[in-house]
Amino acid sequence: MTAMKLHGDTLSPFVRMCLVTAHEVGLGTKIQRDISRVDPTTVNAGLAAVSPVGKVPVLVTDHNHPLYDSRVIIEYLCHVSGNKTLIPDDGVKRFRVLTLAALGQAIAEAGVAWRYETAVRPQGLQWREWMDRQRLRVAAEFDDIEKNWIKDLAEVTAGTIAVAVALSYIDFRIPDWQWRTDRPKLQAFHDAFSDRPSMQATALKAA
Ligand SMILES: N[C@@H](CCC(=O)N[C@@H](CS)C(=O)NCC(=O)O)C(=O)O
Repeated sequence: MTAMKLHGDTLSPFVRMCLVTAHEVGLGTKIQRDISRVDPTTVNAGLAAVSPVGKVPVLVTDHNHPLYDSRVIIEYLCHVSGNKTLIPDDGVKRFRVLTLAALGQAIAEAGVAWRYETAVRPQGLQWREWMDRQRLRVAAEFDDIEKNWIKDLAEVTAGTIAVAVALSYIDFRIPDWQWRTDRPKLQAFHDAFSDRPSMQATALKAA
């Protein structure tokens, strides 16, 4: 039996969501890593060998099954560790948590797409209207969390992990988005959550 292997670096918020989950369920030290470079215009041969999608994260299980995407990996880590709190079984709680996780994922998606548009797409080909739309989208997402999700943010779940990691990604890559302005509750959540050992163990470092 080989160990589980996670493809992807923590600079990907989706990879980091999986790693934070692994730490929270006690599997943080059980996962090998492949952090070879992935970018949207080049085929990464190692990644292509385990996933036709060619995106990170991919988790190759100890039975040699490749799992993707991050949502599936997170559910798998909860399943194999027997954790019932990050994604609760109870129907009402479960779908609330999964929806909050989708909100965190959507912030991360917009952030990564923006990053590709501004840092990878050649100058002159950038699409201003599309970028404006991404900014409006994330602003609505931040406002919604500030208004409607604060109680949910008090618990450690797949939802709060996704939101905390997505906000850290924005801080790291797109600080101009200034999500803290007029959102004190979101800021307090992020400050407290960032102190968790799972977040500290996966903290982003400037190159
Ligand atoms: N929905 C996917 C998104 C994964 C994703 O977009 N990964 C990016 C890195 S953050 C990637 O691998 N990009 C490479 C590419 O677009 O070719 C998930 O949750 O895992």
